[in-house]
Amino acid sequence: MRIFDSLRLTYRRNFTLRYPPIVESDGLSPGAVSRRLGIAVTTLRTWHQRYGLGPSGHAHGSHRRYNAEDLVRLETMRRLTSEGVPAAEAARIARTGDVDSVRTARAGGGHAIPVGRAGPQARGLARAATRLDMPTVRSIVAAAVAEHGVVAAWTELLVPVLVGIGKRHEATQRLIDVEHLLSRCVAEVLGSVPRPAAGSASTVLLACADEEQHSLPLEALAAALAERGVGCHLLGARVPLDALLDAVRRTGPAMVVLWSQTSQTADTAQLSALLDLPHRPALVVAAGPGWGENLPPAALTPTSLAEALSLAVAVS
Ligand code: B12
Repeated sequence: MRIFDSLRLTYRRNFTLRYPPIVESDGLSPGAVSRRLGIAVTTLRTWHQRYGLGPSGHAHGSHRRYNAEDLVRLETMRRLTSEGVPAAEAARIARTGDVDSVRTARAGGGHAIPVGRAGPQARGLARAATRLDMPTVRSIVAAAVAEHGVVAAWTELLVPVLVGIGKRHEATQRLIDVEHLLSRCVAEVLGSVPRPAAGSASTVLLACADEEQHSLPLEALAAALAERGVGCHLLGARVPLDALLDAVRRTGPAMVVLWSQTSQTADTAQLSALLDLPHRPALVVAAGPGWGENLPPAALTPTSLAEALSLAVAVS
């Protein structure tokens, strides 16, 4: 039976069968409600204070009592929150009796992460990330990298889930904790791909633009290079221009990849400065969706991990 059908039944049953006796009495105290519905008294208090799901029945001494309709609201709240509907939305439905919107709340207004056509592994990963279940997230990502390699795991599993989380974040302004946890686990797994031995040449330098925190795509590129025995210098997030230029002068890379995820960090002066160096790298790559149209003509713009990887392998 689907949730909204079963809720309607609960409503009907509760009103007609379970709660009528207390309507005739003075109603129930919080302790009695707690025992009857299996909801802690402290939770009842929180739901009352935060979500207006308090007692509305007759006053008994200085306290109001929960009547039958209050109990139906609480039972609805208990059921929806246990099924993953966010508390504020569950309370709204419980207060208004708008059970039809349970479908919407569960399909999108809640935590569901759209992963497009990506398969069951992506859905499993999205669910584990949403639960903040770090061991499961880590093991799904590690299994995908071990089985399919970095490029396939990144492109077919991780990108759909990351983009899905981004969309859900945009729609709900939630899930930043999920973004952080998933990013942490992905970075750990990518970082654990064995690197070339100490002393191997590193002809590629990877850096995020100044103030750019989205470093995962470069971590994926570094891991994909490592799988092919190619070393690189991965500077990571938020690299100030002076530090970038210093690193280029000191390591003399054949290719520099500068990642910008958002237009706020896509200052093309960073690319021009690289191209103006006396011993400039053979390839200066502007990677990421942040970079717009008006880039220095000499900058290359691969649009996928596989494409950037081919360029890097070619110059190594
Ligand atoms: C993970 C994440 C974070 C993590 C980053 C951790 C880390 N170490 O990287 C944390 C939590 C730190 C973070 C912070 C923020 N984030 Co954030 N984040 C994301 C998320 C979910 C994934 C980022 C990512 O790795 N993208 C890479 C891939 C997955 O996506 P893509 O670039 O679109 O991929 C396409 C191409 O780039 C290409 N591609 C993919 N991989 C590769 C690799 C290479 C080498 C190449 C060449 C191409 C390529 O293929 C894809 C399909 O065409 C995105 C959602 C999204 N859609 O990206 C939001 C997102 C980028 N973040 C966003 C925002 C607003 C922020 C914050 C400002 C606020 C916040 N939400 O916390 C801050 C600060 C950002 C800053 N100043 O840098 C917005 C940006 C909106 C915009 N366009 O301005 C997004 C889009 C979420 C959203 N929809 O609101 N974020």
